[in-house]
Amino acid sequence: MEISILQKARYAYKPKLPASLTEELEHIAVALGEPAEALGDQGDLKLYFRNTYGKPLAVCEKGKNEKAGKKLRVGVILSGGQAPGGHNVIAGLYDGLKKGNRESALYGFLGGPSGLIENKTLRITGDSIDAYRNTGGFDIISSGRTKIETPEHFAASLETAKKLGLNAVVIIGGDDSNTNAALLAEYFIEQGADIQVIGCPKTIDGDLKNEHIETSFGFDTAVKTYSELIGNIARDANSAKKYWHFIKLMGRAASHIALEAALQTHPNVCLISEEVEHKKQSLAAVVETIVSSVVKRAARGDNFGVALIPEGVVEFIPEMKKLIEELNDTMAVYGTEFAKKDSFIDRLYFLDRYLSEQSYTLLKNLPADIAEQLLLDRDPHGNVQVSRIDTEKLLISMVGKRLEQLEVEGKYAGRFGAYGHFFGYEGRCAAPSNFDADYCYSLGYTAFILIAAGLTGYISCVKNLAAPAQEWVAGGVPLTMMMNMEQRHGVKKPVIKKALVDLNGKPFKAFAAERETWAVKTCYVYPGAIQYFGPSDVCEQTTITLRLERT
Ligand code: FBP
Repeated sequence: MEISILQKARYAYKPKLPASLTEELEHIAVALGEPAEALGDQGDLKLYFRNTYGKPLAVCEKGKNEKAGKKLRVGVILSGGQAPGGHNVIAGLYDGLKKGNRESALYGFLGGPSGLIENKTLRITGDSIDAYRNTGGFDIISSGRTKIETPEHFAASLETAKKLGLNAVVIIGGDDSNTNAALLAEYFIEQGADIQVIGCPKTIDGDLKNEHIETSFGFDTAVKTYSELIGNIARDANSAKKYWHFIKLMGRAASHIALEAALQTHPNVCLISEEVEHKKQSLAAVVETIVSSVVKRAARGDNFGVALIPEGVVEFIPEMKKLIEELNDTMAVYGTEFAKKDSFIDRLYFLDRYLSEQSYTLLKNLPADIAEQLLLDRDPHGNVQVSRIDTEKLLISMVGKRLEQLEVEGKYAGRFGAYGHFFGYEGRCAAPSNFDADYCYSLGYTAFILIAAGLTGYISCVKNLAAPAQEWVAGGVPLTMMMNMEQRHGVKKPVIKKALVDLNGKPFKAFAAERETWAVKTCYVYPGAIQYFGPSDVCEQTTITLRLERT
């Protein structure tokens, strides 16, 4: 395979580890603290996790480790959407295992959790991992969104792990995949199998974070990539001075990506879904926010601008939220019948029976392509796939219509030409920034340390991330500690709590303090491309979100 000159140089990059992990393995001990409680619903969770609830926090520190040299067989899964740095998690895990014992083995499960269910594996060797060090993507073993949820799935997973003689399974994934990791850890113990399960916090969306998990890996690189692109578009807009650019950004329900991109680039408008929900803003009110900026800028002679739109915003607009919830519930119950309806008209007619009058009227009045997108298949967790809804186009059309009205009323005399963009896939497999390369390698190495220490039902955790890597603190957090019970499709289930944007948090406040100025004036910042080699203040920057939250 031909590789770029930059990639060749990246192969040689040696990820930095926290100082505690640079010791010889026999000198890295895992200290255990007090038993930890879950975030909420402790009573229910104790019943779900009879064996794994209430474990203590674990911290890697200098000490004695007599088990580090044990021969181990470990399986690893990449689960869900791609995030920059996944290959380095596997590299860190592999290097730890081999450092501990040359005869230890690492198996990659192919295509996500289904690889474990169906026993599809690839033995990871020194040569194979070397070809993926510090690269983006999940292509070493590929990923998938299968959920281990039925009793048959759990039984098949155990059978595979036993057949391979595994000591442990590492699941690299987001909140849902790590919830699955917790359930699997519990299940293995219930079945009397001595197979450990360790999770790793992955997702570009940045919504797997809490007191202990400071950020999920991939967020740093993905958002820097989007910010570079947004900066380029903003500069184009400021050069040609003739277009508004509506840019939808990935992130599912959470607006962390949009918020960080706004802090990096200073767009004229950035919607924050969590605020839209908090203020119960209707679709018309959201449109008005954008229109207000367009009108004010036009009055200055600036008929151009940049608006950032988190992909999940439609789910937070009260009337749209109600419609989506009703659609999800209908699909969960009548999905098979619904799937038989061939035409859009037939589907609408079918839904008339199950949706409330308000939701049905809204659906009928949406532009047909948007309404059709809302009816597409749900993901394996039963959620609408927000990345497939062209919210940016919906907003362009609604803003355009509103401006026409204002023109008639003599309140607007500008020119409105707009382009829609969607940034998501452009960043998910970008070459990891130095931060993500280091963080991911450290997470993988820590996962190995936790396995060697005999722990199960933990997520690999590296903290103090706003400081230089040497000062990072590695350890493990019991997965149940990050959980509460939530209603999912009518049933109360244990889940890892998703972190949405905190409207009282420093990143949102920093944005809110500036946005009125950005809405009118042209204040764009052009962050440029991620730098891998050069002065550390250029190459080792964390995200603004992490800096504001952790310093
Ligand atoms: P994860 O939660 O799996 O990390 O998802 C990340 C993500 O990129 C979301 O931002 C986006 O909505 C979704 O994946 C798109 O999914 P798909 O790759 O299946 O189209």
